[in-house]
Amino acid sequence: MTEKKPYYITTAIAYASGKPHIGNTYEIIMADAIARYRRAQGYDVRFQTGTDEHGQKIQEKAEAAGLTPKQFVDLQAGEIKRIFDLMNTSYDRFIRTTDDDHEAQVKKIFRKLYDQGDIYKSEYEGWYCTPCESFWTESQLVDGKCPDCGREVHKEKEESYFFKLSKYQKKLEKYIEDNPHFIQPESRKNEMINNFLKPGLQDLCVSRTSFSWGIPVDFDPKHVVYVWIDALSNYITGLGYDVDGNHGDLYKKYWPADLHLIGKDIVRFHTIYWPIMLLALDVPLPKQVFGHPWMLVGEDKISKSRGNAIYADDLVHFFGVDAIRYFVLHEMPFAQDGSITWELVIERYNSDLANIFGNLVSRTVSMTNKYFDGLLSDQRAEEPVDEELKQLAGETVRKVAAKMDELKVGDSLEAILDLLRRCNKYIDETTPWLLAKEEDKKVRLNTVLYNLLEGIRTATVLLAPFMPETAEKVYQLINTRATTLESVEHWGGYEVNNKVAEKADPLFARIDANAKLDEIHAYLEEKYPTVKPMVYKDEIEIGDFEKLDLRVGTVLECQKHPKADKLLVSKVRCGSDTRQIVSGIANWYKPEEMVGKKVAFIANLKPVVLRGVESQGMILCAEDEKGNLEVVSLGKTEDGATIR
Ligand code: ME8
Repeated sequence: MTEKKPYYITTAIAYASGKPHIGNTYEIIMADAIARYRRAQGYDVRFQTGTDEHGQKIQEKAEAAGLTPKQFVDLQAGEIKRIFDLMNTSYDRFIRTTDDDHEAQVKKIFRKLYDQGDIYKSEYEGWYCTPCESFWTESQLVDGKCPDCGREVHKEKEESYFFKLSKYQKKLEKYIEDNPHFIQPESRKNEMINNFLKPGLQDLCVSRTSFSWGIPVDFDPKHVVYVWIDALSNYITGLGYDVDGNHGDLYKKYWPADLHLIGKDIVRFHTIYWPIMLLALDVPLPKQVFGHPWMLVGEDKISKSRGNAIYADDLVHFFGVDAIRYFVLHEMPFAQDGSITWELVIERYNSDLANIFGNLVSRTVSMTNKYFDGLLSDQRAEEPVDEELKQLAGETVRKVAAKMDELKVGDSLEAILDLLRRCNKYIDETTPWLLAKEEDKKVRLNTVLYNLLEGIRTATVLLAPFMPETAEKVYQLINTRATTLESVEHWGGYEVNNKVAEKADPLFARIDANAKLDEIHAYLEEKYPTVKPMVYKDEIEIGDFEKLDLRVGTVLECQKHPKADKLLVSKVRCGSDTRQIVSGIANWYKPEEMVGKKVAFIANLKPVVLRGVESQGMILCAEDEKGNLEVVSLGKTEDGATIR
């Protein structure tokens, strides 16, 4: 038997700073789909993901939570892993940058780079962005803010170690030139060349002394290793790379990586810093880095502080794991940002999963039961219309392979969907319910149902890497054991003499959008009670306030307004003066409840006539978000007193 070809795929390691949102989770789902597809193609796949656990931001968050950094990252890593597991991702190692084997190698990597003169000690003064843990020069700032995230920066001076990136620039440029597919998509590659390589690389600051939650530089322990050197190394330490050359078997088998799958914001770290680190260590470079686009909520960046974050576990609660895997993989374009909203998920669920896929499977299984007791024979009566379906099935298998090679996962899914659509059209064209009425069309009917089952099988085998649980369910429903990619290369692999399931519960029951949205909103409101940011009116001067003559008065009489249900008319005594005030409070107060109340009112408001009754002032009320009113009432202050 020939050895299986190794294939090593990694995701970015997620910051262990909070719960990952659906954008972060998208990445592991995409990596999982690729890993599963490669496995199906016969590769010996290694798939690594994990958490990035050091750095100032995490130290600060831990302090704010009253925990040690380690306690804090243990909790976060647990939550991240829970979500990755919930999404049924088949990673082989979940690496944590606090793992002992990782930390030991990072220390050694730093020392080696120092010993060979690639890292030197100096002093640094610059603009520091805490969230990004990056130093910037004055000229790199955009409008005085961090060029990466747009947040505030502050001046910081530090003794630091620096990495001479420029020493390896030429070698890196040559690698990028010789390997045109190294950086994907193309637009990201051009960005790296034009924005970073062409202007010339600056030496990179690679240690910090301003905080302690990191891997210490072992020969100068007041420094901790720059979080990116620490984080990027995970791709080799996770395989048992050893600086001294005593590499583990996994490293020998799987390095260099076939694919680093990461988001568009961290392409620079992966295509400039990381390859240069590897060049300096004399380690082969990864074959490809793909900077995928971002998932937006509607058209906005996902942001916890804005409160628009959507989480995978909530989505799964309403739609199940595979529907969400399908949605994010189908919806994310290759190079442009994708979009998710609850409404879009429902639409896609109904249109693709319920109407096209689920419906096709349940119709086909139930017709097979109805007309043949669930069991087809191998008798055939082919007609020309069958040919088109068969051809499309073959084309789809090839198209998915080509698209997956280009990492165009959404296009692969669309191709499979086209095959499912074609199957539905085939039902309309062949009208099995009419064939069933004629005894001499039995063989034709048998053929039609066979072709449908084979079309479903082909599509399902192709879908399995994207929707593994659903694929298993369909295999059960149509009762097939022919589930390899090889088995769909040629038409006809579906086994007759396999009785289909007697009852086909819908794979994806149609959703009533409005009812579901109500349910979702109620659920989210309870789970994440919203704390709305306070929005105030424009600032005023004290003089603006002093123009108001606010007074205390007692309500002597109160009546309903003769012509308006919502209004009450009160006689308010204010010292020696008594005036009439109309207020829109009838929904909240009966006239008799107002009598005797000490109220606050505006005494110098220009009188107005409200539906025929003059109002000489305004009683102050508090109004909540829902529009409920409460009269501002006072205790012992005398009538006529001023309020200021
Ligand atoms: O960047 N849509 O971690 P992270 C799609 N620890 N992907 C998104 C996204 C969105 N809306 N938002 C973020 C880090 N991502 C570092 C990586 S690797 C050695 C160190 C992606 O938790 C983001 O681009 O901030 C990154 O690839 C991944 O989620 C983890 O982001």
